[in-house]
Amino acid sequence: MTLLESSIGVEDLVLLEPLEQESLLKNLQLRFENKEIYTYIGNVLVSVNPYQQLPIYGPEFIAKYQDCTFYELKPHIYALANVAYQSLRFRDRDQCILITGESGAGKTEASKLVMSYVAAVCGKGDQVNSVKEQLLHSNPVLEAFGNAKTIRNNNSSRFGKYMDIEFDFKGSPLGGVITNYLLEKSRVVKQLKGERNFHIFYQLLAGADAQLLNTLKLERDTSGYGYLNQEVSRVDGMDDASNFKAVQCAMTVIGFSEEEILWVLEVTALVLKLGNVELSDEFQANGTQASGIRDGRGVQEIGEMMGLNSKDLERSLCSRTVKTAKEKVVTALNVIQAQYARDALAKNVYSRLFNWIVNRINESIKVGTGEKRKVMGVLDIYGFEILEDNSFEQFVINYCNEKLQQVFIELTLKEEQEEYKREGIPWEKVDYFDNGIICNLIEHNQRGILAMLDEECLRPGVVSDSTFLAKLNQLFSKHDYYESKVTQNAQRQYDHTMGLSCFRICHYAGKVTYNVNGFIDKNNDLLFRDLSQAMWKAQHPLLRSLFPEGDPKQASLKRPPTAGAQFKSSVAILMKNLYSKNPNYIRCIKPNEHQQRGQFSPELVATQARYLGLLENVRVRRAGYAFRQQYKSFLERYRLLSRSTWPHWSGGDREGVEKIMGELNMLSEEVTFGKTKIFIKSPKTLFYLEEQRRFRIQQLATLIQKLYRGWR
Ligand code: AOV
Ligand code: MG
Repeated sequence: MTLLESSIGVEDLVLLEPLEQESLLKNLQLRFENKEIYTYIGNVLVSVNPYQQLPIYGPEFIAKYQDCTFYELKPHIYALANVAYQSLRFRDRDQCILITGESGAGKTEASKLVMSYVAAVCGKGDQVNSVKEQLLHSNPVLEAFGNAKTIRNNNSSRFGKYMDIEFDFKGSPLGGVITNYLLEKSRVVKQLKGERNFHIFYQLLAGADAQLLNTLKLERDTSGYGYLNQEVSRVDGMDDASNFKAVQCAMTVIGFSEEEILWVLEVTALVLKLGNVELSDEFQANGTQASGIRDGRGVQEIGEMMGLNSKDLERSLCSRTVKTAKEKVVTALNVIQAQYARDALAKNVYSRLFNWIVNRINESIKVGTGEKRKVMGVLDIYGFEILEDNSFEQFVINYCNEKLQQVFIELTLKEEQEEYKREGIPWEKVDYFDNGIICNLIEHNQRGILAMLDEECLRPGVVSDSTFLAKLNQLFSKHDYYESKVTQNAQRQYDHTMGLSCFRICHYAGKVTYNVNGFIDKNNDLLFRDLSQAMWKAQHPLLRSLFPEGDPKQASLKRPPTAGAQFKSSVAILMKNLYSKNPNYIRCIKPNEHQQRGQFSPELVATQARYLGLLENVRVRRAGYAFRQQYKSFLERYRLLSRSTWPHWSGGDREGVEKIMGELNMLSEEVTFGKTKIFIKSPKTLFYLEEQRRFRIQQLATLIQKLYRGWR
């Protein structure tokens, strides 16, 4: 019987026979159908989204996995979390958990499972528990403000999140730091077909009691709000009202004061109200077009809530001041421009509020300086996206995924093979697709798409999305991973005069056609100074603090970096951080496009398995060695296992290690000696060594006790 013929397939794809794409898929399918969603490739965890609650989580399972070694029990995310936590504690290496996969594949759920596992097993005591509570409660708050229903996922992360959890030398959590990446703020003012705005808006309207609604001057019905009534307002199985209570409670646990919670909700309400500011055409005395606010009462109310004179607010929305060396010129905006200004303000207020919330959480979970700490980073970003209409947001999201694939390739495939070469270990090369060329196409400092976009944004004269596209078309006409074409699907475009142009990138995970419409604008991300100055004048303490550049004394002429440039540099910092840690991979797979339990679409999974490079991963793993360590540290740890090296050893490190392994009768094909490191093929050998070491320590302890008694 081959392993595949067994009832639930192999638990580690390394054991697959025969090893090919088809058998790999069959194995995943067989396991999925038996509700076995986890499978290993060595120490990499493959997870297929079950779209149903399986009875495999919670305290009982945590306890089981906590006491076992990696391969003793069925593959599980707890086993991976356990290995990461144990190596952090006992091997003194900072860890990171890298969770990748496309939108809806289960990354966010996986990150929460890892966090809850670690919280359950690390440290005890009131102080420690309060830190754990704060860390865990950051999730519902960030999800309320940063997640939304999309057509791919009812709870889709619309921001990237990296969280460092910091531990003391005993392995108890001290606190953490959250870094967030570019929120998809365009959603605040416009939602695509079948999608919703950020959860918090619906939660607030459904869950606030009458008194709170009254304080915030809101109506319960979502249909009255321009930013909420464009598409759907309900999500099956999602209880907005009770989630709102959970968010309020979570904010309190994290340490937000009552006043701060109210501020946050006030600013959220203001965003909704801004969406209802109706602008209309007006004409100035000289006949030029201008705009005005149709419903004065609405703006009055917003002004009152902001603590800002409503005339000042109206002026900032409907006109623009340009300062020259000699004078200030005020121009009236026409109604389209004024609507644009209103939406830009709403998006900015919301995304700055989001950043403020992240910073506020960080303040609560911050660890004092001076203490030596160990770190576990958990990365949960927005997954790879291919929509019908892809814009700047998808471009940025997909770039980030491209970079993560690079980390995987560099650390798992390339680095693995290069290490064997460096160490002089015989190796048969495994081919894989290296996406470095695509990363380069996007991020090259002078000739990358992001650089071209910045150049176009900063260039004086008339620039537009189409001049940007023309530049790309010229520069990359021969690039293997760049294509351009005139899009056929023009219905969605709001401005036909901008041209119907697109470019396409052949990403590692599939071809994506981007519409350049709005790229320049979104990359510039400029807010008219009139608006930031007006916000800074507002009396509302939180709102005002979100616009420091509105302070005329602070007003610098230096242009802030573009959205693309900021994103690129924050991704670069993230990469550096990840490369400095020991990676643990979770590769999430989406089994079907309909968020349905029990459905396994072989084609869809095949595509993901292919671009995730699972087969190559198995090949490299199979040919390779599960464990390696520098001779010196290996000798240090295990020298008590041999009479030659314990208690004294004066020879070289490698000779010492050879002595130990010789004495333990380790099989020759199981162990290889490289130039600077020992390589061990199977984890079982390592477990054996650890067991022997524990046994020996016990023996020594008993011996010492006996001697001590003898002396007394
Ligand atoms: P994502 O994070 O990968 O998408 P999620 O983690 O939000 O995807 O998962 C999508 C949905 O799948 C969840 O809301 C759950 O309903 C279900 N799900 C995922 N993992 C599990 C699990 N282990 N058990 C039960 N249900 C699960 V995105 O953020 O859109 O890229 O941007
Ligand atoms: Mg997510």
